[in-house]
Amino acid sequence: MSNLVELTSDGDVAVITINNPPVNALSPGVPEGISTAIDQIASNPQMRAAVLIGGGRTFVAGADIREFGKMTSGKSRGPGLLPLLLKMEDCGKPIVVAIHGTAFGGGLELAMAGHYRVAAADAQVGQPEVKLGLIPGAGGTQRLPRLAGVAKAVEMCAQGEPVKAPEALRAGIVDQLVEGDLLAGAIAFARQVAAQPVRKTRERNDKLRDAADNAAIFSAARDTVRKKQRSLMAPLAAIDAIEAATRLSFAAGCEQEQKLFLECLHSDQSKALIHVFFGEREVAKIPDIPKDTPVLPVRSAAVIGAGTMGGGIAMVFANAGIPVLLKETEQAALDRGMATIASNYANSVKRGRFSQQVADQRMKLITPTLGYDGFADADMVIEAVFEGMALKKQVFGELDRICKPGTILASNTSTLSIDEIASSTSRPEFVIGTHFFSPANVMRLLEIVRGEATSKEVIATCMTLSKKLAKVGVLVGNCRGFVGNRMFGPYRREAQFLVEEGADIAAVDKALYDFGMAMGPLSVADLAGLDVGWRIRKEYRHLEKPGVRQPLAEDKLCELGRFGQKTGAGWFKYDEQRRSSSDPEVTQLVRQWAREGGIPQRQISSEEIVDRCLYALVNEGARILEEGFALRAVDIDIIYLNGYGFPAYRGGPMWYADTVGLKNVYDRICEFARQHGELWTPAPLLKRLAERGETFAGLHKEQGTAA
Ligand code: 3H9
Repeated sequence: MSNLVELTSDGDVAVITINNPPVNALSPGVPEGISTAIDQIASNPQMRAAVLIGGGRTFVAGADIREFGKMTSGKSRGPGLLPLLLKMEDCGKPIVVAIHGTAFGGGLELAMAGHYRVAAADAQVGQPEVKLGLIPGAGGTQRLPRLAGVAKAVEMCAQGEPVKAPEALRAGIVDQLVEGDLLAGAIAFARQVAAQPVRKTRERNDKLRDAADNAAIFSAARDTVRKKQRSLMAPLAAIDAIEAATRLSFAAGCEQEQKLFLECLHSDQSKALIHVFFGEREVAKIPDIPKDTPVLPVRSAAVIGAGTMGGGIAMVFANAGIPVLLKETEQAALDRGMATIASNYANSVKRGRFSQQVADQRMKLITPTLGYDGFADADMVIEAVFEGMALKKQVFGELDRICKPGTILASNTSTLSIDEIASSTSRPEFVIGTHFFSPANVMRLLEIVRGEATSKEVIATCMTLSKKLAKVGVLVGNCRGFVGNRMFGPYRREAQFLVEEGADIAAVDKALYDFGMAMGPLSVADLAGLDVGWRIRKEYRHLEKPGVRQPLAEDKLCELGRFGQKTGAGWFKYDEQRRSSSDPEVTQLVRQWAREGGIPQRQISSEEIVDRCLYALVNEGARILEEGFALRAVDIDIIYLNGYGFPAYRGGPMWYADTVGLKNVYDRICEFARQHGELWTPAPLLKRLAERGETFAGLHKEQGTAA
């Protein structure tokens, strides 16, 4: 037997333990080990029943995701689970699967092939394969509807959300919850059922009903997928596979599942989503900051500025159970900030996200204040005042005088230099950027900006804290706009240029929405407020290179008081409910400004719209990477997926460029450079990789091995 699987016994009950830390994935050797153990149990007359359990912190979190890359490149045939699961079911002695932690994906499929399942009360089960662009590939779409019914199986396989043990019990996925010691409970359960004939999940049909009975479930589920999981193929494939369970025999249903699983596995969507899964974990690893770097305790926090950002950040801390002071300079602004927070919580209660009691507890953790009382004791202060260097420096100077040694002083600036802000304190090693995205209580991204002097402990603390705050923390360097906004500049610039060259405003947004972006760039601008960029551009006008083309329409819209949604008009016009529609007046104005600016008008295809906007993003991303402001290409991808509505199934802008082929991207950028001039100068890194036939992801691997 492999050392990944251990066979022991407790009297007449055999115990199979899977030991493949950290999550007992079904890596090569694990299925084989279980198979050998079952053979031994079957042939041992002293054994009457068996328990299958996971060692360590969890049962089985699924197939080994790292193996999928090898499968698609032909280097591995995959876990070959189906025969093992049949063998388990066919074992004449009852097998009781004991679940703690998570039984996900192949882990739940394994459990469902057991004759019974018992679970710790805090365990979770799920078929999250869709989140990897896959469907269950080891009979999950055939056994789950037999255990839990079609509706539950469709929900679990198409949406991929986990189900907690008590709900799994109600749904019929587990047979009993175990209080106290799980193994002892599972052994006792096994003894109880040892004399009973075994039940095979695959032979149960009582909950399946037929395709006609379930027609409404399938069609409603498909509608939901098309609306909420736009363009994703795996959720629809999962529904198809479950529908097959209601039409075909178990064996034929499994064949259909295999076919659909392999189609998904070989899709670009799945490759991208697997890249995202590992990427989200990769960004937590900072090459020069070892895992054991000490972290500072953050038991209390304070936020300066109760505007949209400050209020949202205070909520983020309260949601994580950390008491937080919220400071404003004037009572009216403070009251407004607290009222917005209260109304956000009330909305969440109304939508059923959490109870009134939870909302009250969170609200109580936020203490409004007009002064610096209590700041001396805060472990971390986050400044979220108006974006202006003089004001920020003044605030940090005050914090330096008030806060205890060891307090982390963080700025939520989205553009300004952390080093310059830090220079107004006597402790730059404790100063860091924590760039939240609006609305801060909703968006998952947190750009953590490393200043020149920021200490490793402070960085490690913020990276750890980001998890506690339910954010994806990505470490970035201190350049203007950091990573996300620096790249967003050229992207938005191209969207405007396209309109000025003749593209229809709605067509620009539609092309990018159809590409998969959560919103088109011009709608995003209207939402954020056109005046924000206008103000920043006025501040930085002196840095613009003479003779280099600048967008003209947005500044002119601002001069007309069209600031976007907040004024009911921007690129689009908005009704009372903030529903948008095209505004012919803007179209006319832009045409007039283009004529005055001597910009020739032409027909522009949606393909050009997508290429211009996305390659502007990629080209700037390549510069950022080369300059070292992002650690790896995947860090940029994770930023764009979590902060800018980039579609996860395309893997992020840098991954997307890799899939298009960097030579193709480079050639197209050169074409744009010939047509539009120096703004399109290809990034040297992109040129190099394209010439060598390499990828951004490959570069990251090289760096990874070098580090
Ligand atoms: C599947 O099962 C297909 C089947 O139908 C069969 C087909 C034939 N494989 O997340 P964490 C690594 S598809 C390989 O930080 P947590 C992870 O990368 C699979 N590695 O811990 C990390 O490595 P590192 C369906 C895996 O406590 C380390 O383990 N299953 C796998 O926050 C710790 O992970 C899923 O999609 C894996 N399956 O969360 C479940 N899982 O330390 C995916 C984790 O080097 N996993 N790793 O960075 C999860 O959702 C979470 O990991 C889990 C634990 C909730 C289990």
